[in-house]
Amino acid sequence: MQEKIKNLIHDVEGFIPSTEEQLEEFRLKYLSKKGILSDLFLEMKEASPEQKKDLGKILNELKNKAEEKYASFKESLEGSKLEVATDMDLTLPSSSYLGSRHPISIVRNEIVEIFSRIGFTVSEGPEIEDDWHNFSALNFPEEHPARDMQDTFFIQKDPDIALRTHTSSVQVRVMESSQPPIRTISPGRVFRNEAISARAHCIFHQVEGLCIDEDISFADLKQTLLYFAREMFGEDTKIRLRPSYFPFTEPSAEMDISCTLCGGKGCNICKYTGWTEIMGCGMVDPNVLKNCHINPLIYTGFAFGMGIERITMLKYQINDLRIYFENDIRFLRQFSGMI
Ligand code: 2NL
Repeated sequence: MQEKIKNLIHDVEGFIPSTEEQLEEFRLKYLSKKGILSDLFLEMKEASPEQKKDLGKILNELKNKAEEKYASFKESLEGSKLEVATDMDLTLPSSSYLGSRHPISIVRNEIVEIFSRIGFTVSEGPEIEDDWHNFSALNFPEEHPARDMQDTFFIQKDPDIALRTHTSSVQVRVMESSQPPIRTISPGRVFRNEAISARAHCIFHQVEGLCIDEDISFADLKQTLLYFAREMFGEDTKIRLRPSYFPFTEPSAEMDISCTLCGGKGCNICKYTGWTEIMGCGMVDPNVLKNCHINPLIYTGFAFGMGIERITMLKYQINDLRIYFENDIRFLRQFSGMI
C-alpha cells in the first residue's frame, strides 16, 4: 500500500492541467467523497497499529499535495477564463490609425532638409533668453518698441530675462562661439505677447537662417532664397524682394513668392496681387557682426527669417492659425502618412 501511495504522490506532483475540465477530473479522482483519498483512508483502518502510523503520515502528504495542486490551478485557470470571456475577435485587423506628425513638424523638417542640401547646419538654443542675445546684440535700440512689456513676455518682472521673441538669439550665440564660414538655420518656438486671432498667436515657430563668409553678397541671398522657394513651393515659383527695415540687417527686404493658389493670376489668398509675403531678409548689419566678435571688414553675411505657421498655411491652404494648437484629431488625421 505504501508503494501505491508513493506512486500517487509522484503522479500528483507531475500533474499540470491546461483546462478547467482537467482540473475538475483531478478533483473528482483524488479529493471527492468517492475519490482515491477517501478509499485509502478507509483501507488504512484495516491496517495494524504499527502500519497505521507510517501510512497515516504518507497518506496525509498525498492529501496535502493534491489539495495544494488543486488550489493553485483553480485560481490561475479561472483568471485565464475571464480574459477569454471578453467578446473580442482577435482575428480582426488592429486599428489602422497610427497617429501622425503635426503639420508644423512636417514643414519644419522639410525646411531643414532643403537648407541642409546646400550646406546649412541646424542650431538650437534656449527659449528663455537674456536681453543681450534677444535684443542688444541684434542692434535693437534701447527704446525699441519690441522690448516693450506689451510685446515680450518677461520672466518674473526681471527686465533682463524673457521668452525669446525670435530665433535670431540662437544665431547670436552661434556667432559668439564660432568664426566664419557660418551657414546655419535655427528652427524653434518663439513667444510674443499678442492677442490670439486667426492671424496671430502668442506662441509660434520660426526658422531663421544665417550665412557669413568673405565676399557674401546680396546676390547670394537672392539665389539661396530662390532655391528655397522653388524646392518648397514648386519649380515654377517666382520671388520678388521689396525694401524693408529690420534693426539687425542693412539693407533689409521682404520676400514675396508668386501666389501658391492662383500662380500669379490673382485670387483672394493673394488679395488679387499675385504675390504673397513669406519672409524677411537682409545683409547682416556690421554692428551685429561687431557685437558678436566677427570682423565686418573681413566678413559679410546675409540672414533671413520666416514663420513656419505661415509657410504651412500656404502649403496646405489653412486659413486660421488657431487650428494648429487645438489638437483636433479631424485636422491632424489629414496629415497621416506624411513624413
Ligand atoms: C521675420 C524676421 C528677418 C532675420 C530675420 C536673423 C538676423 C540676424 C542673424 C540671424 Cl542678424 N538671423 N534673422 C534677418 C532678417 C529678417 O525677418 O520676422 N520675418 C518674418
